[in-house]
Amino acid sequence: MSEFSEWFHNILEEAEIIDTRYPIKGMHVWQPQGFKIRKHALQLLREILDEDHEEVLFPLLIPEDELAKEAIHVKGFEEEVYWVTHGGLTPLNKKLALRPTSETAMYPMFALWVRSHSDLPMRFYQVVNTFRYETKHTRPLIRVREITTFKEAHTIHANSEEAEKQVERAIEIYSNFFDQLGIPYMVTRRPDWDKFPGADYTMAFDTLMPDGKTLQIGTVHNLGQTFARTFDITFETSEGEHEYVYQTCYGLSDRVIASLIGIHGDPSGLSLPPSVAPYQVVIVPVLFKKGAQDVLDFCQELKDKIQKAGLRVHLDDRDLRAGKKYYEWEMRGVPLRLEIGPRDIENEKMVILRRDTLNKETIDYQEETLINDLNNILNEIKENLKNKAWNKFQDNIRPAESLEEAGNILKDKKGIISFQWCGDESCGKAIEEYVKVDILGVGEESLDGKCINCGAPAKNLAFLAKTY
Ligand code: PR8
Repeated sequence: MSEFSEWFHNILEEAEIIDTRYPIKGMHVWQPQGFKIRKHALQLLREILDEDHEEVLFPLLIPEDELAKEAIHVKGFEEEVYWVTHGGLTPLNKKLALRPTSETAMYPMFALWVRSHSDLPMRFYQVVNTFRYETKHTRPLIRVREITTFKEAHTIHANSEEAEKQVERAIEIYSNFFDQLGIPYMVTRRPDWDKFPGADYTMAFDTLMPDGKTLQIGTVHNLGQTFARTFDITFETSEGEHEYVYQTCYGLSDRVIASLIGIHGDPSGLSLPPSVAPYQVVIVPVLFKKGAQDVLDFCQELKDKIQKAGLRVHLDDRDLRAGKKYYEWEMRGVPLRLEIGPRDIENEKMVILRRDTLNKETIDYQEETLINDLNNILNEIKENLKNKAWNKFQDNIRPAESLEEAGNILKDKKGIISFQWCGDESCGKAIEEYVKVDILGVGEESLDGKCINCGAPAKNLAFLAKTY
């Protein structure tokens, strides 16, 4: 197990995020702390999606014949589908799939829903669990067989320009979401051999985990008219003709939480952005025999005040050594800790510890500006976590001029390699074969570069990395 892998498993357990002892491989239990982080992250995403999407909820089971209708799609998923074959003791005459994703559940219904051009565009999303019988090594939150928090959006448009615009819009939405969590990313177009089964093309978000491997944390697919033809989703144009719709879909999973934990964490444990921290502020009273009650009363009042202002705050008045409490809250990643003892109250001061820097500081306790001061510090923490993560990400993207150089960088430093590529599939496969890692995708157009492998004029800047 790599050092990061070990850290990751330990922190999931110690911080009570996920219990991995459930007796089915790749299926885990969200514990209360993890559930809260998940809930807050979901809330942020819902707020963004609700602006112009409608939330729906489709059944978990998909009839075999619907799943099988779109040939390319089913081919891509055939080895990953779990099947329900019996109702009690009775064999079902039609097998039912546990959704690996919901295109084939939703699109037969879309065919009934879409009537006229005036209905379009339509934008839906749902948050559900999906099941994939993953054959690669499973890892909690990263590669699971039950994706517990699959956030999938599906949109329907009257023409291809609108669908393309929606792809851009979805990229904006996810960028905005990851920015709020301080997760750095690059967006590339996946090579054709790695696109979503049934898509015209796939845009993907990749981040970098501390072990130097990239993690695909979100994807946006332009489906063109492929599924519309298969499921006969048509609309009547203003001229009274019937045309197939254009579709997009995009999704995120539990990996969002994995990257949040992995990227911001450090040897002391979790370090959570305030936006998703179960507690944003924890107050630890520093008690001595004399005056203990006064300190507790003061802290209780302080807690009420902070809570009233809408922050998630906890007063830790357990009868434990302060050091033990500090250790625990640091491990759990609470962004801001306030320590308050009798002398502080007397001097109108408080000691604060920022989890992102682990710096302790004494600041003035000013009644009138208290909430403002705390909000400012929380904001600084958010920005600092984000900047640190982005700096590290960018420092780990390295250009390579030759395959040999790419191979050496991957061996010594890992991370992401940028290189010039002609875009040809066989050339791409040869590059992957040589460096033994995958082409993540292609980025901006290349103006005057030469392909790292064949020397022909390069079409794009592309990226290589060892991936999860
Ligand atoms: C779609 N249909 O399904 P996608 N464990 C954790 N996360 C995963 C796993 C897994 N086993 N497999 C995929 N992901 C489209 C879009 C509806 C929504 C995550 O797309 O198959 C990856 O981050 O690309 C992936 O980008 C995302 O789910 C969407 O899955």
